[in-house]
Formats: sequence, structure tokens, C-alpha cells
Amino acid sequence: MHLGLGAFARAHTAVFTENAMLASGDSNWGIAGVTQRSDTVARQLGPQDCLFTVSERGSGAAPLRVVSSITEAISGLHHPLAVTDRIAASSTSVVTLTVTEKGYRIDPRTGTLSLSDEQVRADVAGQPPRTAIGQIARGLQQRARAEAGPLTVVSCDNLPGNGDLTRELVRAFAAALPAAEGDPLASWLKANVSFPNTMVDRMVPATTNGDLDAVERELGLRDEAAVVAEPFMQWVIEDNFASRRPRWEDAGAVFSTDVAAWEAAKLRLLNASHSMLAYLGLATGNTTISDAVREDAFLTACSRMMVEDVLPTISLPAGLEGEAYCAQVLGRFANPALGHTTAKVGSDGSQKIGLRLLRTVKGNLDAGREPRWAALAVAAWMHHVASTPTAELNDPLAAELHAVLPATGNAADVVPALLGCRSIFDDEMATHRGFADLLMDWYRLIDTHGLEGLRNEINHG
Ligand code: CS2
Repeated sequence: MHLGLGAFARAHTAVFTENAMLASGDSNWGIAGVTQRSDTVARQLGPQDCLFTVSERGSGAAPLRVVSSITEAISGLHHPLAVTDRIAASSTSVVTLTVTEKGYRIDPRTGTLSLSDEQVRADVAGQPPRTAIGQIARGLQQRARAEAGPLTVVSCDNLPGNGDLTRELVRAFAAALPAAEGDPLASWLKANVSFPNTMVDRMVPATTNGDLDAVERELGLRDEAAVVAEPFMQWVIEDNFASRRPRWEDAGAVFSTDVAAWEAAKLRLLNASHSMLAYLGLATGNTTISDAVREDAFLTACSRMMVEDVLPTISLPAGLEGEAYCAQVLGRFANPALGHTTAKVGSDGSQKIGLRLLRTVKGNLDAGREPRWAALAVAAWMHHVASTPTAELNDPLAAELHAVLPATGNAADVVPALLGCRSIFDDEMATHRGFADLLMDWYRLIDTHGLEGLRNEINHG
């Protein structure tokens, strides 16, 4: 099963699974995919027998390919009980998920399941579950009762320790149930379910109508569920499975005991730079990531953030060479055929910057160093938040962020106001004078001198 049947899942997890079947000859697998908030993808895939095209873009792109590893597309919104039934079925042995950061419903202040979230509360109260964690917990509860055997839950979202986190959230869900229900679930979980950590990587923009037209011209068929992706793809998985699984290693997935290091490197080098380019691009009128990285000053800012701020604060996994990885990442961003938008990468900033940027800020501040470049990215995010009308700010915390904004747009007012947002900055970071000064300097520059100011400061400052 796969929860969160977006473009990423189709271009990554479904492709790895199909490649594993082709390479190993063990073709006894199929993915029941579940759409979460909107049923669009289920409606697109259903009438085409769940077949869809992957169109690679950029140098080294393979020809168009039709992928057949998804065998069923379920609307979680309309058929929540079909989701729990599938999780409980003995024929299901792995549940993968890509539901994005906000899909986990984490309370930013406690780091665990948000029991004040209305949908989480409804799932705990016994409504047909709508949240990913509710679907997993209720599905596992049903599976335990049906004695359908062990299962593995594989989070594939960009979150550090994504498997450990998912386990904690499912446990927190069980703990919120009345003891007569929650206790047996908790002990069954312990004995029967594993949650390996993973690192996933492939840039997959949202498919546009232009992409569908281009696929149609080449394929000779209209494919409403086609996806566009860069040629590169990677999957590092902790070898901790409680059940059978496809032979993903035959498709190039790497089984590792050091997934945490891979995940930290990817989040804090690749995703952090992606966010930096998105917010710098949004502030200066670049629509795509490839346009933003073509601006020399932004390329320099990204490289310097990776080399000066990030590399000294992380431990790289064996087999990953830091500077080569950074160069490869910048090359991938520059892929002009991908059309990855700054708006898409810049969405949900409140859920992303803590993991991508603030851990680096903290690492540097703790070591007595100035996180100059990571602060630029955070200031550019602040500028995006403050200069975008609430209705247009694509972020689950848009209302909370805008509620604290001052009447004036001055750096000296906006920066402290946003630093006061405890859902994002902890006390220590919010009251660090040096960090606040760095943010105010960059914010003022972006706000009053725009691209020219940034070019001068980054290139000559
Ligand atoms: C991006 C990621 O949208 C975003 O926030 O940074 O989706 C990125 O494209 C992937 O993590 C690449 O593996």
C-alpha cells in the first residue's frame, strides 16, 4: 500500500517497485495507492487501469515509460474504510507513505502527535480515519484483531528519522485511545510492526497541462496521470523489515545502517539549498529553481551555505563525499527542462525551515560560529511570509504567521515578530542577539535593495 499518491510517489516508489520486480523476477507485487486530501489522482488513474507515464527531463533522460506497479487507486477521502481494510488484509505486507511534512500532524511545540488537531481528534474518537497516522493506527488495530500477521510501515517523507517519528506518532495515537483499546494495540505494534528510516531523493515537479500535452504528442495517447521527473533517483533504506518486501535493492536502493546520516546530508544540503533558492527566487521574480540557480549570486550563496554552514555541522555517511555531493546537487537544480517552480518548493515553509535550515543555524550558534548563509535563507523565507497576502501564502500556519506581523514592513519590526513564533523558533534561537542581527541585515537588504543589493553583498560583501 502507499499512502499519499502524489506525483513523487508515482515517480519514485512506484518506479523502484516496478524496477525491483523486473530485475528480480519476483513480480508478485502491486501497490494499492491512496490519495489523501483530494481524490484527483484516484480519478485520473482509475479509468486508465492505474497505468501512467513517467517523462524524464534533462540530460541522461530515458525514453517515456509506462509504469504498471500501481494496481489500485483509492480515494482516502471518500473510502476511508477501504484504506483500513487494505492495511488489515494479510495480502498487504508493506505500507509506504509520502504525505508531506504537514501530513504527520505534529505539534511543533512537543514534537509529537497534535491531539489538538481536529482531524486527529476525530480519528481518535473513532470516526472513519482521515489522517495518515489515524489510517495506519486504525488499520493496524484491525489487522491485529484479524491476526493478519506482521507489517512494515515505510515513511518516505523528508523528515529526519522519518521511521522513528512515524512509530512515535502511531504509538501516541494508541496512547490517546481508551486503555482497553490502546494497550492491546500498543503491545501488538511492538511485536509485529517495524518502521525503518529511509532517505528518498528525486525532484518531481507538479505536472502541468503543458506536460500532459507534451506526453500526449510523444505517446499518442492522453495520459491524465503522467508525471515529470529528473533522471536522478535514490533511496536509502534501513534494513528493518517485519514482513516480506519487494527486492528494492535489485532496483538500486541502498540498504544501510546509517540512514540518519544520509537523511541529514540530503535535508540540510539539498533541501535547504532548494528552499534558499525558492525564497531568493520568489523575492526577485524567478519562477523556477533553474532560473534562480542561474543567478550567479544565488549559486554562490547556496554553495557557501553548504560548504561553510552545513558541512561543518553534520557527519557524512561513509561513501558520500561532501563537496562532490554539493556540486551534483547544484547541477541537478540547474536542469532547465524540469520546470520545478519556486512557488512549489517555497510552499509549507513553516513545516520545512526548522528541519532544513534551523538545525544548521543551531549547530553553528552552539559552536560559536555565525550561520551567515543559512540566515540569508531564513530571512528570505521571512520576506516571503511578510510580503505575501494571507490567502496566497501556501502554508498551514499562514494565519498564525500573519497574526504576529507588525503594521510596518521594517526589518526591525518583522524579524523579531516572526522570531517570536514558537511553532518555529525555540526560545534560545529567538533570543540570540547575533542571529537576530544577521536576519535583520539580510531582510533589510532583500527588502530595500532587491537583486542588486543581494548581488553586491554576496559577491563582494
Ligand atoms: C523540495 C523537495 O518541494 C520541496 O520542498 O525541496 O520536494 C525536493 O524536490 C525533493 O526532496 C528531492 O528529493
